[in-house]
Parts: sequence; structure tokens; C-alpha cells
Amino acid sequence: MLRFSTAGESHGECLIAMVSGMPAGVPIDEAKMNRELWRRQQGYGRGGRMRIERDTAQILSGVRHGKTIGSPIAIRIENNDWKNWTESLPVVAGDPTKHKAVASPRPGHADLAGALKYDFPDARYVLERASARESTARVAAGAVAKQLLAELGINIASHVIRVGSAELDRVAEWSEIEALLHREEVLLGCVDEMAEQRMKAVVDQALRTGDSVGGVFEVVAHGVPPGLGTYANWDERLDGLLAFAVMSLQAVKAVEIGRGVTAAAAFGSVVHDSIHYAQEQEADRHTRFARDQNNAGGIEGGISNGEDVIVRGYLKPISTLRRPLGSVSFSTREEVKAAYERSDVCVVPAAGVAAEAMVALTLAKLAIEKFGGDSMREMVRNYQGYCEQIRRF
Ligand code: EPS
Repeated sequence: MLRFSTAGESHGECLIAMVSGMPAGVPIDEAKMNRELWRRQQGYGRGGRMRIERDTAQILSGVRHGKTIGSPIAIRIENNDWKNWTESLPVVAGDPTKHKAVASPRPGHADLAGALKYDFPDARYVLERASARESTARVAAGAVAKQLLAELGINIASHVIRVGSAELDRVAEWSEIEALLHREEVLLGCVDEMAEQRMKAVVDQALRTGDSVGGVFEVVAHGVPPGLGTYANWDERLDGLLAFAVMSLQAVKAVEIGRGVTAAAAFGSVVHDSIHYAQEQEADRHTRFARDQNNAGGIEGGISNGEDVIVRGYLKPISTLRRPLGSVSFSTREEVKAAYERSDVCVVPAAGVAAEAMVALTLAKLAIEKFGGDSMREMVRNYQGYCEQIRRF
């Protein structure tokens, strides 16, 4: 079974990702992993921390001579900022006068609920782990999953479809979304230049006014065969698993599969995707069954149906505001402004990259379950046998 977990705090020594259950023989390119980490750091509206960090993965185990060996993979990403925190966040008791308390909780952040839950006198330890910095480790783990999926011809990319009130007002093609993976300069990760400029104007407004802004990203998985996930048990449905995986990302407050949101307001005759049978088998399709639209987002009955799997994440605005909202002092109980150190203003493209990782880990887990195999060679053989079976169906 593919499993992964992360450890590490925002201003601690490093972040750690642990991935186990990968078959042996998956080619792992550290440069590809680092490219994903770089992508997560980009985007207009990122804060000062991204100028300090240059997230780089160090694989410590489970990969030898460029391939997985079937044993757990441990990955370490150093926090460059740690050198500024060695005295205030030591593992040992240290000097309490160096402690940097977060004196008043930020509305929208985990600060207050976390301090109450864990019995902390202030929110320092809460934000250290609740911070979206943790998504760095998920992206490293996701890069492993992406490299397994690529062996099966499944590729994943994301794009931004909304920042605040500015949105992409047309359908994006897979080729355009995939092309974003290769951009060397990332503004807001939108496929349309005009829409991206409108999005930038919204971020500029938030920058000017000391505010923050959310938005919507869309993750697309291309080349997914029919048959991942199942309706047979509630907790094995692909849509449910993807919703959980993407919702678990910091600041994601809603998840949509395909056109799930607008479908609720439309008639079934326009929502559902008619089925055709193509004369010829197209090169990048698994079967000759085809659709003229993909409102279902590639999932029917909790099972992938062979169309692109489409997952949207709705991101609330970052809760750390330069012009802070009202809060209460942890020590005096007086009404004060919420704490502010520094923050991002907009992270929608970065969240899309983190969501790609979560989608990749979810699909890789299901692919390993369905096609099995302790080695990639065995898994590919099983996969090809299944592809042959559904092609002949
Ligand atoms: C983040 C690093 C953090 C924040 C951000 C995500 O760095 P710092 O707190 O040192 O500025 O920029 O996290 C939040 C805004 C948050 O509220 O959790 C990163 O690497 O993505």
C-alpha cells in the first residue's frame, strides 16, 4: 500500500517526507523533484520567505542508482530560515527569553483553536506546523508518485482559473495546461494572458491595501485509464478520495470534481456527457468509448471513466493580513490587532502545485492497488494486460 507522511515545522531545521509502498524500479530524477519544489515557490503575490528559501530535496533512502528499491523513501528539505530561529525554537529547553511568542491569534488561521487544543500559552507552536510550508514535503512526495504515474502514461498539471473576482472565462485545453509546467517565469499560472493580467490587478489591489486574496485552481490528470476507484465501498470512491486529499491542503475550503458546482443548478440533459463509439482508436485514449464534453471530470460512480480527471480547489484568502483584523491578546485578554510578521498575499498557483502532488499520490495509490506488483516491470506488465483487455471490450 502506498503511504506517505510528513514532518517538520515552518521555522525548524527541515521538512521531511516519507513515502512507502512504492514498487522497485521506478526511475527517480532528483532534478524533476526540485523542479516541482521550485514551481511551488513561484507566483505573483508570494511573500518574503520565498526569497530566503531555495527548496531542494535530498533523498536519504529508498532510491539507489536512480531507481526506487522498494524500501521506504525518506526525503529532506532544509529550511534556510532555520539559521534565524536556532535560539528561539531549539529542541532543548534553551533560553525562554529568546522565545518569539505569537501574542494574538489570527482570524482564519489555526492559532486560537490550536492553542486551546494543545494547551499552549500562545500560537507559536501552532503556526509552526499548521503553516502551508508543510506542503513543500507533500510536493516532494508527490514528485515520486508523479514519476511512477509517468511510467503508465499518466501526467498531471494544474492551472489557475480564478484569483478573487478575476477569472478565466474559457475552457483550457490539456496542451495549454501542460505547457505551464515548462514556464520559466510564473505570474499567476493562468493559460490566458489577458485573464492573467486581470488576476494580477486583483493581487496588486490586495498588495496596496494590506489585504490578501484567494481563488480557484484546477488540477488535470491526463491519460488516466478507466477503472481507478470503485462504487463498491464508500471509502474507495475516487471522487471522495480526491476531495479528501485536496481539501487537506492548507486554505482549501471547497473541492469540486468536474463541473460539480454548476451542475447542481442545471438540467441533467445538459450536465451528463453523452457516450459515443469512435471509428478508430485514438492514440492517447484507452478505449474507443468517447465523450463530447467532460462535465463529470473523468469520474462516474466513484470510478475513473477514461476522460481527464479534473479536480478544482477553492482557496480562501491567506489569513495573515498586513492590515490585521481584530483579535485578543493571549496574555492580557485585551482586544488588540492580530499578529503579523510577514506573509504571502496570494498563493493560488502554489496551492495548485501542492494539489497536483495530492492528486498524484491518490492516483498512484489506486494504480498500485489495481495493478499490483513489487517491481515496475511487473506493474507495467499487469497494466498493459488490463489496457489490452479494455481496448478489446
Ligand atoms: C510558506 C512559508 C511561510 C508562509 C506561508 C507558507 O513562511 P513564513 O511564515 O516564514 O513567512 O509564507 O504560510 C502561511 C502564509 C500560513 O499562513 O501558513 C511556504 O513555504 O509555502
